[in-house]
Amino acid sequence: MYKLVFLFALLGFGPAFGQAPPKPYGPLPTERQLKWQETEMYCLIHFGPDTYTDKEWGYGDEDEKIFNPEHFDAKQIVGAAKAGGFKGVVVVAKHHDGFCLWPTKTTVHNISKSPYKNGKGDIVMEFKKACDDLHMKLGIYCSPWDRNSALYGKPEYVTEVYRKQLQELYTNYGPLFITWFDGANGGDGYYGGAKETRKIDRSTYYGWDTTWAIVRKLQPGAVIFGDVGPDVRWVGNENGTAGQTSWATYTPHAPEKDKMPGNGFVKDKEGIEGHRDGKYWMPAECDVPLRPGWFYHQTQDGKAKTADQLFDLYYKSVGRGAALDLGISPNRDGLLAEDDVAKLKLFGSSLNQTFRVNLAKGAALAASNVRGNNKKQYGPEHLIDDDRYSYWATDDKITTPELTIDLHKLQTFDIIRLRENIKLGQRIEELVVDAWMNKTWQPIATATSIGGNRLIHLEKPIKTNKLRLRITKSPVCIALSDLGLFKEHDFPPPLMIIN
Ligand code: FUL
Repeated sequence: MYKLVFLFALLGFGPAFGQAPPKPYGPLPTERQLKWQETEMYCLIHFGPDTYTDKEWGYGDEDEKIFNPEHFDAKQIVGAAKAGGFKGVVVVAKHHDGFCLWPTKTTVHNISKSPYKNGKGDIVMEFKKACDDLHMKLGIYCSPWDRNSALYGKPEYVTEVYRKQLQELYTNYGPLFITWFDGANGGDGYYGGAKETRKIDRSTYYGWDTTWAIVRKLQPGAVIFGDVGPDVRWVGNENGTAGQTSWATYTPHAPEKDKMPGNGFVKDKEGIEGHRDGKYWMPAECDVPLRPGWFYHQTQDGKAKTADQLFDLYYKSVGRGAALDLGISPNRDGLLAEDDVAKLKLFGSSLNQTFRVNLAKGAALAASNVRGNNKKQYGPEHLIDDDRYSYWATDDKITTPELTIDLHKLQTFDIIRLRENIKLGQRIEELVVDAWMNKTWQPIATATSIGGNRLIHLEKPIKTNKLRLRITKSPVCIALSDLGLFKEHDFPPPLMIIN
């Protein structure tokens, strides 16, 4: 036996004897979910008849001729999102009023009946081109609820209208990184002149499995977002925040016994934290509008969230392993208001400045355990190499290791960033960070549910030359990929307006 081990070691079969990677734990992300996780922030663009009628939910009887954004400039809008640090945009190609921003064959209620570019316009295509030019990702939201369609509520609406619209969009405007399915479904509407209330069975009407199959076939790289995922779940509120503890794993539950959950038919508050023992890898997306409403309203000019407020939302969404999907809304000219653009820009530059320098770079890292003692493959140096998937791992039996971080000199920071190599699942449940202050270790932070990204924002900056990270709860050995220390950029005080 001894000889055999020696022979294996000589032949480089080390991994068979304690250095094999840790076994994955629980549900795992797919390739498209990993890409989405890395995207972190994107914008959701609401633009259409509501922009002209000053509504949030159009009834479906709006005259196509009201849509005429004479100065529409997709590059101004996508460019503002990019300056804000966002990596893509999701275009609302059709909202609940049923008006299609592309020249569809499925309904006359579309842009070709509007005066915009003499009926030759295609807003979705213009957004796609702007995204291509600016290297931004594109996603599409096509509302399942359609308050214009006479067929809404009948099976033909799903098979002849809705799914055909998805087919057009996914065929002509890709590649898409996300397809977005809304939960608002059924109620009163115009419905081709019937002007009545139509209820659908939210659990079965859309035949989600068949509908999602269209995405998989035509846009295999796109994640599917909805109340019930299946790739990305709604966080359960529209204020842009995930729970302090937010698991990437989740099992959607229907609000009624023995029924299948569906979009608009789910115990949505469970989305805030997800479930530790969830059946699926289904991390959260936090959607929230920049201005008070999703659509543009002149009365809301000047009311866009400040860069400071956006930063706070960033901690509570991206910093909790979710994505931030920020609503932006062009005005009647087809442009983002200047104040919105300026706030996005300040947010983007603050993010850049904050995360430019990782103060943990160059630190001396000492771990209480390294898997198979193989420092090259599993040592803590991987925590500061900017690779989300290289990682510090421990032996199978070691689930509560410690790491000391010697910064060599005093550093001031107020953000601690931690990430797991989520290719091996979400493993760590709790940890504590201590700082060396007044010649003792003092706890400065705790965190739960680490996952793909965890930002701990300290109440006030800490100055120290030495830190200690203690993993206090994990069901299996750890696979931590990132440790970052940052100092938040100082925001200029808001402008004082003196009359
Ligand atoms: C909701 C919709 O009802 C709102 O109008 C908006 O589009 C928001 C993003 O999703 O469910």
